[in-house]
Amino acid sequence: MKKLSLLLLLCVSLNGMSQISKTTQDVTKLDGRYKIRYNERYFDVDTTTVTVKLKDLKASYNIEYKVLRQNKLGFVDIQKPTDMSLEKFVESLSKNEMVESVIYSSYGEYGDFIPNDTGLNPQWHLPVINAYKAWNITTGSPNIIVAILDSGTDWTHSDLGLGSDTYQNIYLNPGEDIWINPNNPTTGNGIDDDNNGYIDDWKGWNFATNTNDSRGTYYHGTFVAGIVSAKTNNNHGIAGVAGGKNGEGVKLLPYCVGLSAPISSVIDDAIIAAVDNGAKVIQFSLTVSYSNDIETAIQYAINNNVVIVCASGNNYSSSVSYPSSNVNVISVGATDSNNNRASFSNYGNNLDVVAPGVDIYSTTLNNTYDTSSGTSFAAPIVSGIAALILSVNPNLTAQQVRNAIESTCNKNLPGFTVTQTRPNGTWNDQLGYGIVDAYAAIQAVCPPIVNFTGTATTPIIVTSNTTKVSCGDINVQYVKVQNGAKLILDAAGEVNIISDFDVQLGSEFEIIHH
Ligand SMILES: [Ca+2]
Ligand SMILES: [Ca+2]
Ligand SMILES: [Ca+2]
Ligand SMILES: [Ca+2]
Repeated sequence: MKKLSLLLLLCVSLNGMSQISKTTQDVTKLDGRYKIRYNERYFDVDTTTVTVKLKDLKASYNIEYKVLRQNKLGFVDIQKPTDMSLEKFVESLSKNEMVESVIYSSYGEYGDFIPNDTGLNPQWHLPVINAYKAWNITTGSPNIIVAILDSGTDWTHSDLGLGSDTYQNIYLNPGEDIWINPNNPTTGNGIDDDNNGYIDDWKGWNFATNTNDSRGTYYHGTFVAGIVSAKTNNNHGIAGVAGGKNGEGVKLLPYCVGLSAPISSVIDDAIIAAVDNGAKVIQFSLTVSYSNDIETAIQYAINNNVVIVCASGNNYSSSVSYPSSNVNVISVGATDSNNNRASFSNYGNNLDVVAPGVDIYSTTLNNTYDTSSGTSFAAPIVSGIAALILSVNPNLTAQQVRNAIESTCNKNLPGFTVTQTRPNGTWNDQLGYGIVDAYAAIQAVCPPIVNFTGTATTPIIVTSNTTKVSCGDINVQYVKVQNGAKLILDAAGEVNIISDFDVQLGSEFEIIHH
């Protein structure tokens, strides 16, 4: 066959005054770029080329556009002239009587976002929890803080703290002075600048030593922190569940609650500090004996809408350890690579969900990586998912975050036989609600289209502060905002005000694109 670099002659019908559009694709302009929306996803339009389907392959045409490719089924790829806008070009093609339909070309993907971290391969837990799909929606916002209450977190690790890249996922307390040597906690100004009771707590706090060096000497907390939010897609090390995308992800607040063993008398104080210093998620991978001070602190966290996640324990036991057994805590057991409960993983009545916890690869001391097993490393996966959910919608309550995680678990597991129906679905005493699914959980709080529409006779009256979040578009019609309320419309796509949208004096509305 001849190479088709020939010029195709197209005829414009001069009396084609009607603004007919012969495309059925949903094309919009987002952030100045043309996008095709399909199946809840946006694809970049290839603005160099438009395809037409001809009504009759043998017809002749009299206006010249450059043909790039033509096939025997009647589809012709035509190069857009550089001096013509895409709209004009499509309009011109649509008007042509010989053209049956006009098709935008777009750039797709070979798959979901797969980060470039060199240690990604052993991180088998990421595909199991649907992380790659979740990351098409969010990779984690630096506005969300996860407190790591553990053996200390080595913030000198280059995949957590500052490395050769120019960012870090360690939370830096803006109320404190910057240490003269950012790697030496003794070089602060010695003043509790933000008056929170902790002197120079710029990078967390060590409740065991009562100092501002939150690093500790045991690998455990560093390992946990990496699972939540190691810097993702920085060409280096591993990918955290909520570690950003070659830029800041969810922020880690390191609170050491015991060097070689957790100390129960400091845990309550660390919980309270985490809440008061802005954490939205508290991550626990420890067990201690039941105590009223910790119970009260957990209730304080719940009352302040902070999500608490805790490992179920590694005692081969049919009862979940404490504080994971507290009903307000999301209790996380461990599964192996066959999606079975890990033999060591505590289960029973207070278990809520499971996540991979055998041979998990993460950050450890001395800027290295290693593999380890335990429910300790399943829980931070769930903390990471909670942080992703809050990254999409920070206004959710702790209970809403929990519901999203629990109600969307994968139950297609060899050992999942229904033993009970609970508020968030079917539940099994070995596997809880099932293996967490990051993508499904985010979808649950961020639907692709939100129709916020009343009717002419019964409009929706907004009288208290309200936020609507969509991973696609929000359509608004017959809505009234009054009584000083604020309505926030937070969409990844478009906010379409269709008609009859009334914001009364003293009330507000705001559109956010996330
Ligand atoms: Ca302070
Ligand atoms: Ca200070
Ligand atoms: Ca990394
Ligand atoms: Ca205490």
